[in-house]
Amino acid sequence: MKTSTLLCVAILVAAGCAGAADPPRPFGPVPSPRQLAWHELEMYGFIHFGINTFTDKEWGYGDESEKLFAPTDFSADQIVGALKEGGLRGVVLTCKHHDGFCLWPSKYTEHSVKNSPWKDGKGDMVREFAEACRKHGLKFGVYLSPWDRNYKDYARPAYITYYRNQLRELLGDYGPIFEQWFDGANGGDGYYGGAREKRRIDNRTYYDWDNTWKIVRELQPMACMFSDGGSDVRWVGNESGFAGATCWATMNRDKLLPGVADAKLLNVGERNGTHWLPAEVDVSIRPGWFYHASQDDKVKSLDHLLKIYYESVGRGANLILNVPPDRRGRVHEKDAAVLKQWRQVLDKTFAKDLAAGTKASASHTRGGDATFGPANVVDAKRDTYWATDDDVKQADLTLDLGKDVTFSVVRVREYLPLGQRVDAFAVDAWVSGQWKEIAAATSIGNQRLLRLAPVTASKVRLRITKASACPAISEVALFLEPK
Ligand code: FUL
Ligand code: CA
Repeated sequence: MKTSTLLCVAILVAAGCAGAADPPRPFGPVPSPRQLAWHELEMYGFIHFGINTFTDKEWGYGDESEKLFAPTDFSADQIVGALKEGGLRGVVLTCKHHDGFCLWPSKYTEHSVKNSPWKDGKGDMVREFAEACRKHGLKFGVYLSPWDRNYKDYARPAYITYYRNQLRELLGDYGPIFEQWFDGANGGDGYYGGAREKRRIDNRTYYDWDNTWKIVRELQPMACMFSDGGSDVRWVGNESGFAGATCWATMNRDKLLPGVADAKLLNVGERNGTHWLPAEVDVSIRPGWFYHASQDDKVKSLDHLLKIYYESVGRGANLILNVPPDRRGRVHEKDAAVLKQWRQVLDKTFAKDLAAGTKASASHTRGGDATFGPANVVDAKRDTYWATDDDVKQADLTLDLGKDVTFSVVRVREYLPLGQRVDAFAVDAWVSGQWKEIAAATSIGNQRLLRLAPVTASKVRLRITKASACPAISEVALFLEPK
């Protein structure tokens, strides 16, 4: 080989090395593996079923007879099956609501299914739900109300032992749990073993959350804990079904505790929050959390459910949709029907990404290295992304669709392991020979769905207009909602 050829090879190798850029460093807090798994679920069901179903109440006082709990045709299989038909990927069950009645035969109380007529007191509803979930391939989670209006020692130290014992039963005996739900309603009047009085607690100290949360970590390390303040997932600040139009996945968690939180702040999050603490949107398919026959004509419509989807999942949050079984112990026909329609529309919408595999180019690519190139946003892989150099925080990426394409939904995802980096972006469409801005938004995170009137264009451009660190975008996708 001639010296000049050798020199060429050396130059090429050196150039090749220079082109292999390092990945961007994470920005701010990043999700834990359990939070990443949670983000992938996107939506799951919530089941409120218990004494209230039979007394027509939302909050039982705690003095209800176990004999009232008498579903006539209970089927966990039908309930979980109906949720699955709705496209939900998990179920969180209210194993004990504020009235204290337990859907499983807890060793620590008589106030449970074991003294009810259901299966002559020999049933375990938590087990039946857990098994139905396993059979249908859905994740299973539990809600154990911290407030207990039945238990004699509520508001005293002895109740904390009781509560933790029950938590151990639920987390130890029913297989993998994906989410532990702690609600924030606490203290007030109740039966309390016959005392029938008002009891107050200091919800900052009473539950000693740090040590209660440890039990969850110990028994179910992959379970995310939900409450007003986490510790893995935060409440979204309302029960009507929407995350903020800006919704950061980060917050200053140390100021928050179950029952102690500012609803407006929870809705939006905090841009420079100290913790990854994404929002979960809890909403019921009916006005109440429990079933009331009087609400059979108030089941949310298909359009309403779609709006909820776009304003929760579409804003980077997860959706937990409550579907309360009726007195038979089944999902009512009306709820089941609209759930199915909802799923069909979402399936049709997202079945085909109209941008998949199209030609992508960018104003800038990190180190000029194809590892971080624009083609990564149309490869249908969550773990590949387009990135720029560290000091390039405004950049754009163009998808050449090759022909006119009509779409009405744009989906953008950030590569979550590197944190939430983008502050604002816009989307343009090439219409009649020029760029036209068709949408602009702020936070992205797990995903941002932009729902538009149909647009027909041959090119689409994502413009990152503001970022706190160089962007890392794992997906830009285009969809068309069916009529
Ligand atoms: C709240 C409770 O008070 C409601 O009854 C319901 O369970 C809702 C999901 O959480 O804190
Ligand atoms: Ca990708």
